[in-house]
Amino acid sequence: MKHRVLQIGPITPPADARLARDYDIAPLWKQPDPAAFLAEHGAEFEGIVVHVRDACDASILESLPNAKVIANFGVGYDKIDVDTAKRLGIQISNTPQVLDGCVADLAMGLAIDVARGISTTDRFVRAGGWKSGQRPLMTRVHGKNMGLLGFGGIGQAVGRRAAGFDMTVRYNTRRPVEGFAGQHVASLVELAKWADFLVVACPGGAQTRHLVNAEVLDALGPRGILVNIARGSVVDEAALVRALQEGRLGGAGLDVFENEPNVPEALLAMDNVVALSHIAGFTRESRADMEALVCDNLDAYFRTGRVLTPV
Ligand code: 8YV
Repeated sequence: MKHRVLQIGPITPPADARLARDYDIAPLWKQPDPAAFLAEHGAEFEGIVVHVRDACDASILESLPNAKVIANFGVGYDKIDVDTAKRLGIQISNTPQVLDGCVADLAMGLAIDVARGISTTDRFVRAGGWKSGQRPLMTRVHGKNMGLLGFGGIGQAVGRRAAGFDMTVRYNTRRPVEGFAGQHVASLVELAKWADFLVVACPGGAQTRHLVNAEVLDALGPRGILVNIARGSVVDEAALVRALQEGRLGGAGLDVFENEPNVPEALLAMDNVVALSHIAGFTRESRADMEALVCDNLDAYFRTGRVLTPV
């Protein structure tokens, strides 16, 4: 007998195929009336599988009295109501580590792009601008100060790469991370004052909402560059737009936004902004590893009672 599992939204074709092969999957997104479906069938499900973009809120969790595991496709889990899941005794797994390197690669790419003007110079060359002039001088990356907001797997991977660029690295977290206490800065504003580049690499969700506010952006200053590869919610986007418009911030490299896929027009009009479409984890390699890990977590739970990578 296959375990009955509720799948909230599609993951990827390979992951969906493996899940459908190994479990009795109910695709919630295909139900014409999801709430009515949950009211009628909720008690059948032993587990839940969810894509990082889809909400897994209290109303869903409370309609599944027999579900004891959530396997989340993604390292972030800000759309899962963790408190409710814990109260109901539901284990949660995510997909850490397997995308850290790719996300960190992209963070460095954004930092270098904004500092050196790669994207904007590409547009300049394509438009024929080189035939009649040259781009303005930009700013160097190596030897500069990199501040990291968040110092988990992704933050540390960015830090290692930055060290390879001869940058000095410091980070801000609630508590110093063992082995790196010397680099810890207790105040985000102080970190931003010191940093040339501030990279947002902390989880999203209510606890970190708008941590990067006008005060932090002003501390980073007119030559500072903000890079966000975490969640749009961590940055006060309206304050970011104002700081850039008023020249109080040097530039921004953004893979994530507050209201994806909507990017404020004001940001798109600025040459000192590089805007991407939440692609930090989008490589064939990390995607395949994430697909395997989301399924492996579910398998491990049903085999041993414990997920492999708990939240
Ligand atoms: C997702 C992400 O993997 O894992 C996360 O938390 O934010 C992303 O890199 C991606 O959006 C899934 O399609």
